[in-house]
Amino acid sequence: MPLLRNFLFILSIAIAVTALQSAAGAEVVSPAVVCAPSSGNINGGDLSIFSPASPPAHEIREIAWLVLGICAVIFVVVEGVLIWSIIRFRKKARDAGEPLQVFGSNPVELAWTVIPTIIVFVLALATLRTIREVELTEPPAGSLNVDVIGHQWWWEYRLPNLQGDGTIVTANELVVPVGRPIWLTLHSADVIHSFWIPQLNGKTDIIPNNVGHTWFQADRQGIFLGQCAEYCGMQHANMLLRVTAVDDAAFAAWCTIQSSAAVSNTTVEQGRNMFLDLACMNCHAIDGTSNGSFGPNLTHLMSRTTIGAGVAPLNAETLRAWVDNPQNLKDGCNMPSLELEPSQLDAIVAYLLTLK
Ligand code: HEC
Ligand SMILES: [Cu+2]
Repeated sequence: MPLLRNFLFILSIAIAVTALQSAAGAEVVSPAVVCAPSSGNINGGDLSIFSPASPPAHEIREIAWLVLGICAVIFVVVEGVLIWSIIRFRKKARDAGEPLQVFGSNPVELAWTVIPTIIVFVLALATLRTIREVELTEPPAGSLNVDVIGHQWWWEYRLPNLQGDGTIVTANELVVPVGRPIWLTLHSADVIHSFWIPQLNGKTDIIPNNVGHTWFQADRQGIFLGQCAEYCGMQHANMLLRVTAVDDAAFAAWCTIQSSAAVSNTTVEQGRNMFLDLACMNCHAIDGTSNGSFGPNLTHLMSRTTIGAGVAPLNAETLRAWVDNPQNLKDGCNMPSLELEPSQLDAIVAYLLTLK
């Protein structure tokens, strides 16, 4: 029977491809992983929901396994009966005419109504329970409140400083203390984005003119990567999220750096003046220098490890290439090339490199 053979052949290829994909899925190489500094630091470059590190992500893994398990059983039973019937009841040489026709069977009809109803009911209840755990309506006790603003195509974070009398403003890379709930308030500066760090939280859309919430609580130290999960335009794929969970002392140290005044260094005064003379200051804030808010805050630029929301590692070369023409690194992004002279470029980059 060539038809059956072809069908089984295609089915087995499909199963093999799916199995290979899911095996490879555990180590998907995203640009952010490639860009991670290779200095042997803890790099949790894992975008799989099957290695959770936070309560909502644990819940999501559990329900994923439950749904996958139930579907696997249904698949095996249905396909098993199908294949068994194809083989057992295939037409034999001695068969003549139509086979015996059977009409109606109360037990069979009852079974295929009641069993699916029970399955759907179980899945619905489990899903409701998960949604309640994942989508809290109020901040958990003792949480750290962080405002997240999605921009085309980078992330802005605002959180209170340690003294509680000021705000830390940073971009793309967030540092959080391990074991403390993080309550995120989500805003969009333009279009719909979606905040998703598979190991930490449930995918949460960010709707313009609407305030959303999500939360996580890292249960171990590490770097947790995520992606904007709602297509938001040209550079949607290069809008990476990077959360580093550290112990309390390291978090306090990070906060101290982020809330300190910008480093002032007279040897790069020329670069600073150029930053003010050229259009840079209209789009970027540097504490004590400028307060543009269209682009990322650059006050502590060099405390970050990547540039352009994870498009490249941050170092002197990539910074120079970026300021020269961001479009070469991130085509279509919202920073234009200002077509600087090499001497201007040198001065501005020298200045930016001091912003630790
Ligand atoms: C029209 C507004 C605009 C102007 C003018 C502008 N920038 Fe930007 N800049 C942006 C935006 C938007 C981004 C974020 C791009 C992205 O990641 O998609 C950015 C990103 C950057 C970054 C990377 C920050 C990070 O953490 O990833 C640096 C550095 C930077 N700009 C420096 C400069 C300098 C220096 C100038 C002046 C020569 C300048 N910018 C002029 C809008 C602007
Ligand atoms: Cu986005």
